[in-house]
Amino acid sequence: MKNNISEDNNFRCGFISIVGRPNVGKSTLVNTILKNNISIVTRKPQTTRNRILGIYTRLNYQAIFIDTPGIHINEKKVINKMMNKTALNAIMDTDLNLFLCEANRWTKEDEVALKQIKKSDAPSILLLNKIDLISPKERILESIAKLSEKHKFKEIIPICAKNRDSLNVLMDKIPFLLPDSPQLYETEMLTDRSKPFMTSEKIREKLLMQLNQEIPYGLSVEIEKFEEKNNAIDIAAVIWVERESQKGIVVGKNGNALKKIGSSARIDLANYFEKKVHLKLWVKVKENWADSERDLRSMGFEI
Ligand SMILES: Nc1nc2c(ncn2[C@@H]2O[C@H](COP(=O)(O)OP(=O)(O)OP(=O)(O)O)[C@@H](O)[C@H]2O)c(=O)[nH]1
Ligand SMILES: [Mg+2]
Repeated sequence: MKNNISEDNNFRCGFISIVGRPNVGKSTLVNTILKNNISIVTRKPQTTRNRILGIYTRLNYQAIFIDTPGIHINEKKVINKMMNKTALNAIMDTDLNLFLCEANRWTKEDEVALKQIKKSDAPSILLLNKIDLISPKERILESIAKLSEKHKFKEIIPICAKNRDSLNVLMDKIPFLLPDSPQLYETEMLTDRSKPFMTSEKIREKLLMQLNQEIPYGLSVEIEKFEEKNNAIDIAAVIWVERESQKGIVVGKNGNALKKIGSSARIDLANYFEKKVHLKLWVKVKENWADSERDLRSMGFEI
C-alpha cells in the first residue's frame, strides 16, 4: 500500500450515492462539496450520463460520492436505459444514498426515483435542494412533513447545493455514516475519471449550454488526441451527431456556432488544467448512435 494512503485502524471510508430525477442539483452538490467542477452542470435535464466519483478525503475518513444520471421516465433510446441503469446500480451498491429533490417541487419522476431508492438496503437521507428559491421559508416545513410520510428516511435536510455553508448539517453527519474501512483512494485524488473524460464532458457542457431544443441529447464527444506537454495540452475531439441535419446546426453559419463552442470550451479547459490548451473540434455523423448498444460501448459508455 502506498504510504500516502492511511492505514489507520480508526479510519472510515465508504460510498455515498447521489440520486434523484434530472436537474435537481446532484452534480452541483458534488462540485460544491469538493470545491471543484468535476461534474458538468447545466440548466437542461439529463446532463450527467455516467457514474462519476467525487472523492472527499479528510484526516480520519474518506467519503466517495457517486454522482449519477437523473432517473427519468420515457426511456426513448438505449442511452436512456443505460443512464437509468447506472443510477439504479449506484443505489443498490452503496453505503448511503443521498436522495435529492427540489424543495418546492415533487413530480412524477421524483416518485419513480423514490421507488428505486426503496429497493436499496442502504439508509437514505432526503435532501430538499434549492431552498434559496423558497419563500416564505416556512414552506420548507410543509414539504418536510409531506415527504417524511413517503419513506423512512434517516434524515431530511434542507440545503442549497450551490452554497457550501448550507451543507454543514449534512457534512457533519457524513463521517458517522461511513463504515470502518481503510482508505480506498489516494489522498490527492478528487475523481476516478481521466483527463480525456473530463475534457469530453466540458466540451459537451458547452454544447448543451449553447444549443437549443433536442439536439444536445443527440450529441456525444469523443477525444481523439490528448497530448500533455510542459505548458500546453493538444486536444482533438469529435462531436458525434445522430443525423446529417444536426451537423449543420452544430457547425452553424460560416462555422460560427462551432467556433463559439470551441472557444468557450478552450477557456474552461485552460482554467481547469491550468495550462494553455489547443483545441480542434470536428463534427461527424454516426446514425442513431444513442440507440445502439454497440456504438455506445465503442464510445466508452459502460453498459
Ligand atoms: N437556485 C438554485 N439552483 C440550483 C441549486 N442547485 C443546483 N441548481 C441549478 O439546477 C440546475 C441543474 O443542476 P445540476 O447539478 O446539473 O442537476 P443534476 O441533478 O445533476 O441534473 P442531471 O445531471 O441532468 O440529472 C443548474 O442550473 C444548477 O445551477 C440550488 O441550490 N439553488
Ligand atoms: Mg448531473
